[in-house]
Amino acid sequence: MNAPAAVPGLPQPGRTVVIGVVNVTPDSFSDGGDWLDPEAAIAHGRDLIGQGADIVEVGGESTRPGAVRPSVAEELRRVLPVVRALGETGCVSIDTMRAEVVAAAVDAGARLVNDVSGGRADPAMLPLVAEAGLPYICMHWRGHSQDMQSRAVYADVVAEVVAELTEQIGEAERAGIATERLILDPGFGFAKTGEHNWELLQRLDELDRLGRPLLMGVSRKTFLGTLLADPTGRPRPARDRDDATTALTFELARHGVWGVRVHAVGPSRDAIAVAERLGRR
Ligand code: PMM
Repeated sequence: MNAPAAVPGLPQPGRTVVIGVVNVTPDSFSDGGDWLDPEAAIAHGRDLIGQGADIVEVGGESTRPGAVRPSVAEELRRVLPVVRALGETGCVSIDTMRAEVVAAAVDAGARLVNDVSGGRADPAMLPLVAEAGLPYICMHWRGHSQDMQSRAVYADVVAEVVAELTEQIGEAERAGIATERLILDPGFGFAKTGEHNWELLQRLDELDRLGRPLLMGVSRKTFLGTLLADPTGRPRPARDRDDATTALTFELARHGVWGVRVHAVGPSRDAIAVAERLGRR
């Protein structure tokens, strides 16, 4: 059985990589406000490493639908102490759309860049990542969170995500980022309805044809809350969606995806162990 593809400069555990999320924001849908205090964020990141996270990801801007962007200074103030402390013991990813934040976070110890705009929010991003020789998560993106759900219109969501990600790969490569350093993400919930998310999950083989490692960020997302709504139709709250997230981790690990981005690390690590024991599909 082949291990998922490796990305230079990142942990290579020979199974699906687990990225644990630390949102240093007041307003993320999944954990907003929980880790806004730097000490609490650092303790949480260490806890995720203890649970088996291969990478911990620090983000200072919420991307929930309708979110208002923080200033650059505020984003830096939120993320830098946390990146610095966690970088001492673990592999840290910086989740940002801003080149200026990447530059400072890399100085503070970050080793992976996760840009949900795939290079489209800040023209300085791709050249900086190329120059620094960093691995780069390039996500499918159609616009900022404030109005992204109005862009969730597709004739064939999988074909269009593949075509648009192919264009984004071209832009990244033309900026000088080595293909081997690119990780692709279909962007669950970003200009996607729940139906679009399910369709992407049902047609993973078509995403594989992009030929690059895939990262999947389904953890606690709204489409799971909708699926698990109570009899009155009230969606399951974000913090109670971890079991469903873990079920998807199992499926994704059996498919052999490169990585999953999750809030609850321990259960996803267990799901991957079970998937590995059964064998990838
Ligand atoms: N989702 C969120 C934030 N960053 N990054 C990538 N690459 N993929 C995602 O799906 C993704 C992301 C939003 O979730 P959060 O607010 O719980 O972090």
